[in-house]
Amino acid sequence: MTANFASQNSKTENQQCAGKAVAWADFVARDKADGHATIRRLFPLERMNEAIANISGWAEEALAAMSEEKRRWYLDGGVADATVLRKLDNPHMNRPFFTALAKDSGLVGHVEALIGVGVSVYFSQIFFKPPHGGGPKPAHQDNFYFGPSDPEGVVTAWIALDDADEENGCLRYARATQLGPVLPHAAPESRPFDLQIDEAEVARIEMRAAPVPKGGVSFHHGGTVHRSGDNRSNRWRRACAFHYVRNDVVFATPALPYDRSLVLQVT
Ligand SMILES: O=C(O)CCC(=O)C(=O)O
Repeated sequence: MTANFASQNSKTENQQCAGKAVAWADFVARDKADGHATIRRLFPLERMNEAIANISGWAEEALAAMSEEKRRWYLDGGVADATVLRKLDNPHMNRPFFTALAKDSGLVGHVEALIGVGVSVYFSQIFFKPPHGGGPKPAHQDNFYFGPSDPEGVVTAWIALDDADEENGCLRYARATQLGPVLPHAAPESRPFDLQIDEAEVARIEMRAAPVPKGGVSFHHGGTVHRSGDNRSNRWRRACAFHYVRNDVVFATPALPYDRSLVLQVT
C-alpha cells in the first residue's frame, strides 16, 4: 500500500493508542494493501543531509581500507568512470548516527505498529546507487535471506536519503506477494551473496514503482517481492534500510550465515 502520510499516520497513532499492532493482513483487508506502505515525510531534510555527510565519510574510509576481494562485492560495477561503492553493511552497528536513527521513536512507532511491540535491528544496509549507472538490485524476498521463525515478525524500513523515483532506481514491489510462499532464490556464480528470484518467474509478476521523497520511509513485509532498477539519472539515490525483527522471533533458517552479535535491541 502506498498510503499518504496523513491517513497512514492517523491509523498508526490510533493503533498505538489501542496498544495493538496492525497486522499486515489487516492492511490488505482494509486498504487493499500490497505488502508495503510509504510514509512520505518522516524525517526532516536536514537530518537526511547529515546522514549523507556521515555515509560519505564512511565510504571514503571504507574504500581506503577495502581488500580486492571485498571490492568485487561492494563496488558498483555499473559506473564506468569512477570508483564508487554500491553498498555498505550494518550502519546500525558501525555508525553512531545510524544507531540513533534506528532508535528514532517516530520510526520505531511505525515499525511496532506493523510487527508488534518490542523490536530489534538484525541487519542494515546503506545503498548508494550512484548517478550514471548505479546498478539494479534483482528481485528477492527478504524472508528468503533471513528465514525468520515467524514470517510476520520482520519488516524493512527503507529510508530515502535522496528523492527516489523511477529514473534513479526507486524500489518496485509486487502486490500482495507477502500472502504467498517464499519463492526459490539462487545466486549467480560470480556473486554468491546476490540471492534472487529467477527472471522468468519475475517476468510473470507485475512490479510497481514506489517513489519516496527524501526523508520519507517505505516499509515492506519480509515476504514482499521487490527489486530496484538502475540509476539512469544524474542524481544519487541513497537509502538506508533497517531490517527490524520482533523480539520473540529469530532467524531460524537464514540462507547466509548470520552473526548474532549484530543484533541491536531497540525496544
Ligand atoms: O535499495 C535497493 O536498491 C534495494 C533495497 C532492498 O532490497 C531492501 O531494502 O530490502
